[in-house]
Amino acid sequence: MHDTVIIKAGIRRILETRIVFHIDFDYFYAQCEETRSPELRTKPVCVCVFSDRGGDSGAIATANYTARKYGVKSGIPISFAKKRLKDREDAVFLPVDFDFYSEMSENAMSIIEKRADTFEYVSRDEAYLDVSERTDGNFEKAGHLAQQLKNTIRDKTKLSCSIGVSPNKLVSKIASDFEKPDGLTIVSQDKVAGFLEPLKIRSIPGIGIKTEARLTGMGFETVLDLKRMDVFSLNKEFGRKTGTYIYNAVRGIDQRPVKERKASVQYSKITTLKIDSKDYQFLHENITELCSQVHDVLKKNNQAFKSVGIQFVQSDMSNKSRTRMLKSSTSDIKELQRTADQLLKEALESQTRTIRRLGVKVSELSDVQGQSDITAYF
Ligand code: DGT
Ligand code: CA
Ligand code: CA
Repeated sequence: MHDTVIIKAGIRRILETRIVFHIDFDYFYAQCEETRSPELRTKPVCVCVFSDRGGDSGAIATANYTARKYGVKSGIPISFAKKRLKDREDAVFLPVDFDFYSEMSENAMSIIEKRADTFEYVSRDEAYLDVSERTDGNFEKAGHLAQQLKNTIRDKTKLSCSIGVSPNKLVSKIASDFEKPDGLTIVSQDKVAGFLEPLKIRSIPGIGIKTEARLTGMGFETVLDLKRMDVFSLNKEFGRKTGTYIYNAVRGIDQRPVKERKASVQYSKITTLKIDSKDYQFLHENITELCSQVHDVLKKNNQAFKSVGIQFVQSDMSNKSRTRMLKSSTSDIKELQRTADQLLKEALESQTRTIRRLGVKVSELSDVQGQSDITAYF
């Protein structure tokens, strides 16, 4: 009897309004840098992935909003960014410090996690929260909760974030981007259509440059324009999967649940090779060195791994990766090197492009101490 009541409440929640937050930290890597050097806040700040080739070779990971005013953004070469900022003598170019950003992220996420019915980690600077239960499906309460959350995060970590609040993940994701930085955009069910319709087609996640160009060619510019297209024409143009997705997305329909997911812990090292190559011996030497660097981190943290992966960034900048799960956890460097080496050999069998950057990753981590304690009982 009791069960039925609970199940009914659950179904009612699905049929009625859910309330979902999407939280995205503003200019994340650059903002992390500002928190440890507050004097950066007034300057243009660019966080750079310098390649090992020296000089200004490499790309911008992200930039603060002052630098963005000069056209600096993620992905552009560092040399372009320097040109665009040539009139700003105070511009700062910093190398990425992933360990520090991960630490900042962990602190922020631990605050966020506690304030959700269900918490879904997406990436270092992004998460979804289902807060339907604790807000009784009430958007006014949800707005207060979101504002409190922003305040707490700022007090404890000095970071600003943008939050989108709506009945589903899709609309919340669009809403969190709407008033960036330091934004809070609340879109209750009755406001969904009015919120989405004036937006440019590109605002819909999943509609990239190519799809946008095709739709613009067909005379569609805004979400409202796209709503004129029926599902059959969309399916005919884009295939059933994408067509149906677009049809639902422009109507703000998204049934995906927020799924409980914690930050996945992993360690990785990646390097830019001295030359682009697909020569086994050369790559083998590099991967062996990367393994020993990853192993140093494991040793420092006294952890064992159960999954090993390798990653290629190819000469055309496309990515390739392979991962293998081991039978049991280990902290053995030989096993790490052997597995990475096997993955490398397998990957090279079908390799056509040369490789520019090479990486090694371990995940499914556990405490070495805990591990031996548990096995001692068997
Ligand atoms: P925003 O627009 O205020 O959310 O700015 P970000 O920088 O937080 O941008 P977002 O959320 O797309 O990305 C989060 C972090 O991911 C960002 O701080 C740096 C990193 N990232 C983004 N795009 C790139 C990229 O093209 N290359 C590299 N290496 N890192 C990137
Ligand atoms: Ca962000
Ligand atoms: Ca993000």
